[in-house]
Amino acid sequence: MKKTVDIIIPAYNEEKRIGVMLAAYVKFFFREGSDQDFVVRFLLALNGCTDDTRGVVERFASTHPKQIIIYEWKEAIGKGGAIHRAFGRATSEYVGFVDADNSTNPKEFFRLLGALDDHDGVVASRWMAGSVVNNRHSRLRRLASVLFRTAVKVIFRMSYHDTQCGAKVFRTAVIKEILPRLRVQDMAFDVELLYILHKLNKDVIETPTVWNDSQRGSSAFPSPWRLLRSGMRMFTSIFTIRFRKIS
Ligand SMILES: Nc1nc2c(ncn2[C@@H]2O[C@H](COP(=O)(O)OP(=O)(O)O)[C@@H](O)[C@H]2O)c(=O)[nH]1
Ligand SMILES: [Mg+2]
Repeated sequence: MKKTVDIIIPAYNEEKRIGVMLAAYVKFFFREGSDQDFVVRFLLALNGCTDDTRGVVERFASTHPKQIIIYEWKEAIGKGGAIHRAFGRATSEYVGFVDADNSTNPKEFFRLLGALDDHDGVVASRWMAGSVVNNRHSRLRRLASVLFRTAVKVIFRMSYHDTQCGAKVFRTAVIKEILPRLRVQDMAFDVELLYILHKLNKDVIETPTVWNDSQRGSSAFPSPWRLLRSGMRMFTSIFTIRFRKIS
């Protein structure tokens, strides 16, 4: 039987990147026969965009109205907040998410789906044997990433090599079960998600991926100053997650 999957695409001011990404995903999932194993829908989760992201995604939704659904929230709810709200809208058997900048190409996301078997979830990893990272970020971004990864390893003691990769997929029933407990809206939301699943003994595996760091800078971390601020917020979040009681 085919698995049904809702793939959330969070997007904040992505008019320059999301068109290329969506074109690639639509071609792969709707035209090249990859829908033989999976029935896929895309849930676009926009919030606070001040550019024409909405106009770009509407062009795709108009040709695939049943398979591309647009949600837009005005509030500054962050990537995590947008994904939480879209989790609430998911109706397929599985729900995942992927970044709007094509850092995970459709073939790689398809590989992630292929690893699901009977697991509760699969997360893509950039830091395992077999992982490949192309067009690497600036040294500063990489340093921030190493520091964050080390802190998460020490504080949470989970088996994951990479909690932050933007490509993940889970059994929807499991997500709905934990959804009321998800609070973190900033970029540390992945850590909270994985930690709660881990504490509840859910079966979430990690698999190596091919990843392309965006050549154009991230909209979320455009300057060293913003990177520092986001980094501080993420560190505060991980301490809150670790020391909060999970019931
Ligand atoms: N809805 C929403 N999406 C966001 C927000 N911040 C970042 N994103 C999305 O999250 C994904 C990852 O962000 P990106 O800028 O590529 O981060 P990077 O890969 O770490 O540089 C992209 O699809 C962004 O559009 C936000 O505040 N709201
Ligand atoms: Mg990116």
